[in-house]
Amino acid sequence: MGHYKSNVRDLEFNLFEVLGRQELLGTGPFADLDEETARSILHEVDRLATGVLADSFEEGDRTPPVYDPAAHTVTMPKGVARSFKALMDGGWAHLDLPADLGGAGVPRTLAWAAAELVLGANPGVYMYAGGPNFAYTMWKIGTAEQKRFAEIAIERGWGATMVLTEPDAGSDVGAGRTKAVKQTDGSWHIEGVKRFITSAEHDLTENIFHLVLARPEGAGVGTKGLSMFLVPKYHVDLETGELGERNGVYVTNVEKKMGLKVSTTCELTFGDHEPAVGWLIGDVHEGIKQMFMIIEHARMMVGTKAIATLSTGYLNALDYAKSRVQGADLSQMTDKSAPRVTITHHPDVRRELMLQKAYAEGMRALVLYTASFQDSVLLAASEGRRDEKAEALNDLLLPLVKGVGSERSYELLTRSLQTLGGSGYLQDYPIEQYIRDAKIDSLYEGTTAIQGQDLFFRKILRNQGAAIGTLLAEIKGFADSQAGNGRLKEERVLLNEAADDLKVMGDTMAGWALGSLENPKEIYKVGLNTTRFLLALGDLVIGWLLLRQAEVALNALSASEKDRAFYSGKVASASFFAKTVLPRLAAERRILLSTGLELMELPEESF
Ligand code: ST9
Ligand code: FAD
Repeated sequence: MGHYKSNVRDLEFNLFEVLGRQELLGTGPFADLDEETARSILHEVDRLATGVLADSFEEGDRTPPVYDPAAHTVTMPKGVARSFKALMDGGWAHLDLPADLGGAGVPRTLAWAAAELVLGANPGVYMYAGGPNFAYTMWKIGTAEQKRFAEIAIERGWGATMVLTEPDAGSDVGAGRTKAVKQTDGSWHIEGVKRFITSAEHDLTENIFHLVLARPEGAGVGTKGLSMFLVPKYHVDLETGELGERNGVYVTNVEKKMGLKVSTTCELTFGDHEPAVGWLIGDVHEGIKQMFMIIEHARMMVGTKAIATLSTGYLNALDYAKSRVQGADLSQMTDKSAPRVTITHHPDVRRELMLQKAYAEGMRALVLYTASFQDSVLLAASEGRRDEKAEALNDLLLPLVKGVGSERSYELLTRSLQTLGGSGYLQDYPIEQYIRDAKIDSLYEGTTAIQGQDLFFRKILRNQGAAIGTLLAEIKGFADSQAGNGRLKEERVLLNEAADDLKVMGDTMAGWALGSLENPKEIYKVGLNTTRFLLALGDLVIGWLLLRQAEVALNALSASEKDRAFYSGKVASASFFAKTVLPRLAAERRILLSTGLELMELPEESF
């Protein structure tokens, strides 16, 4: 048995019983797909994920890629290469491309559901397979030559990277110093050193193309002065697609990391001994805007990765708990000869397991709910219009998927390990690796602090509260409804109270932000609470999505006996989350309201 335990039943529940995706299939951009095919895609990816992809998960950790500093090359572990080949040969890296670029033209909800399976089984392999997706973005915004390059890259399954970070430019991308010098032939020479670049070197594909942020000579400061360049490892003959000369961009170090060791994290040096030749993407200086098209996809990916890992962590913990016999039932604690029971009989273990289940399934619902707005955006585009409401809701939910998904998954994975007792600490079980591999999710693609600020300043204040207003109205509407036919009454009251708590928190922060126009220090009070607000909104949305699922489950339970255990579990986890997690928002509100400036006035030496 491999390490990966998937949950296809829950993915199908989300897609077809809650989000009604079958109604989109067979229409517009999804005309070629029906429900049966969509379900078979999920099952096929699941077979791959639990099989050949999961097979090399441990190998990638124990015998990671080997870097040769003299040749600037990386040799990948054999099993990992086998997993990668299976993913590419199956055409899965092309799944969410449009049909004319060799894709299946599937809705984003289905693409992210399939991605969860790959990311849960072997996240590093998923990331090496990002090339076709990166090429598709370049195809959308590139010049005619860059579109041709993208088509070749997609056809030949080349690898790709996103290149922003430098030693002095991490969260503050605009501090980047890598320079671009224009040449008379229209190309650019890139000069500088980038660090922490994922997948910048490996031997899985014949070519790798880098999408690089660099500052043209004379351009302004900050992110707006950056442009995006295509810098391939090997030059390419665009007529034949054949590889040409080696370009002057080399990996000059590969980091040694806590986890996700299979994924190469590289220092990338441009133009040290020979020119690193690049081309300005789309022939326009809109680097940060273009890069965010990739970042948005990557942030969704990171959140999905984290949540996929929590889900398999929980299912491994559950499996262990069902067979581990230890101690007597608590109700017989004084009877020293009472029969020993499996640990699932202990109230504390049950509580821990249910918390893991509720978050894992609630955050899966969050990913797919977010993706449903991406479906709406695609649908609108196919009809020649824009769905600005769906765009804004997707924007609002992205920092939750990434920020809340990564923070809560890491926290809950430690609970999964705890369920195994001392055995969880051993490499005999996958959870210690899950924890090490998942820690990165709260760091890259913008740390949690950055997600909190993005949520509050850009997605709420700049949007003038429109998207969050819509979301809160939906939540309040559900709380005030008759959902659950009397069975979810108490839970809906708790949801209503949590929504009120959250609204007070948001309004208070908006007040401080406004007040900072007169008294600039007031903004610190916002900054002291953006992460708190991010996590609180995450809990509220997760609680609501779980209760929506419980309503669907209750209807199914009253209609037939089929899947009784599954649906009962849905009602139980929603109720548990409403009763044990949502009330915490009242405390968060209280903490937020008591925010002062003491922390900001405390001298650094006093820390
Ligand atoms: C990284 C990579 O960490 C990690 C792993 C990569 C793995 C890749 C693999 C992916 C695979 C994917 C597909 C595979 C498929 C395979 C299938 C197999 C089945 N939204 O606020 P301002 C823009 S990479 C949109 O003033 P500052 C916007 O244009 C490193 N746009 O910011 C804006 O202009 P305007 C990641 C946004 O103060 C402009 O930026 N590093 C957004 O100048 C300026 O905005 C980071 O993420 C947004 N949310 O700069 C850096 N925000 O306002 C984190 C900004 O006019 N730091 N823009 O619209 C930040 O995000 C900072 O907040 C900052 C601040 C840099 C934006
Ligand atoms: P810093 O920005 O120095 O942050 C340090 C701490 O300060 C953090 O806790 C942060 O939240 C906090 N902080 C910083 N600024 C603020 C602020 N304004 N307000 C509040 N708190 C703040 N980059 C790429 O370009 N491409 C890649 O492919 C890539 N892959 C990566 C893979 C790995 C394994 C790693 C570790 C990193 C990768 N990165 C990549 C870089 C990654 O995106 C950055 O590490 C990340 O954006 C944070 O930057 P930093 O490490 O410099 O931390």
